[in-house]
Amino acid sequence: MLCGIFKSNWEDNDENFNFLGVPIDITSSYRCGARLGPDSFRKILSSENFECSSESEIDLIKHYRIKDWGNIGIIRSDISKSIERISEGVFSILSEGKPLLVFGGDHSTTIGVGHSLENLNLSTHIIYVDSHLDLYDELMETRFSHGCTLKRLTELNNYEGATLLGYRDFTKDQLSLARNERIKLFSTNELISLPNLYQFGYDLGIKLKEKHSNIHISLDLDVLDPSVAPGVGNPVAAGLNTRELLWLLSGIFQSLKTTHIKSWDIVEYNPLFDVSEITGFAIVKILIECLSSLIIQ
Ligand SMILES: [Mn+2]
Repeated sequence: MLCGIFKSNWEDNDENFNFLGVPIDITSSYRCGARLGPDSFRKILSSENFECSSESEIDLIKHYRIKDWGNIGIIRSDISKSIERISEGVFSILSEGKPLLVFGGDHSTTIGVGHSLENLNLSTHIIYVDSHLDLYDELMETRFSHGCTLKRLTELNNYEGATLLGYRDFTKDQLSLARNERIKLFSTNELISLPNLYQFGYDLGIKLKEKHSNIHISLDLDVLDPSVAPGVGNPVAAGLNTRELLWLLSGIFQSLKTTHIKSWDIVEYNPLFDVSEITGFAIVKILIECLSSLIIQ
């Protein structure tokens, strides 16, 4: 049972991975509900539905003890204080030196994560997997909107460029802004035209780790096609299927390992719009295969 590796109270401080929920959707621009993501995901994890083993025959229970730190206390009336709280929470966990998966919340979650990486003085390249560019300077009268996330990350002192994978909903202006901000772009169409997405992800990881010591991965679930991930805030049709995303991420995680991936986030899971937990099951599969890829030799 997969939830066996998630506990809030490991004895002797022997956990080797961390999990933190960020129930935030204050700035969601279309469908609100991502604040319910972390707890819904925990419920799916605790079902009897999953073996704790990956397709590479890795038994996760032998390798992982994941400490679940619960949820950040979001202040729904104050986005900037909420971002600060996310930053403080992520900072205190990452400063203990063990890798962390942050589970959103909408994509504003990652603005808080970015602040903590800056406070930790971790020079960081961002792998941003998303159907959107998230480069608005301001959206709906806030600079902390989930549509501004990548823009805010490019402004951090420790920003070392970004790689955006899977975009397909954009304006021409945003594309030129992206190029000016040292963001390397790969559209959904480019990705699915590749002969081997696993190899592409693996080679990308190898190239990035030659130049960067720390890489944060931000996975917005709307990179997936709405038919395989209906439970997201801003769905965009004609996306990757779950297997394609798994190939891509497995390659990236296998080449980078936790030597380079200290932090990772999964955002925009909106259980209010999920259908028969399709999206939830996809996330569990992604989690199992990515955790497994981190330890495959
Ligand atoms: Mn998005």
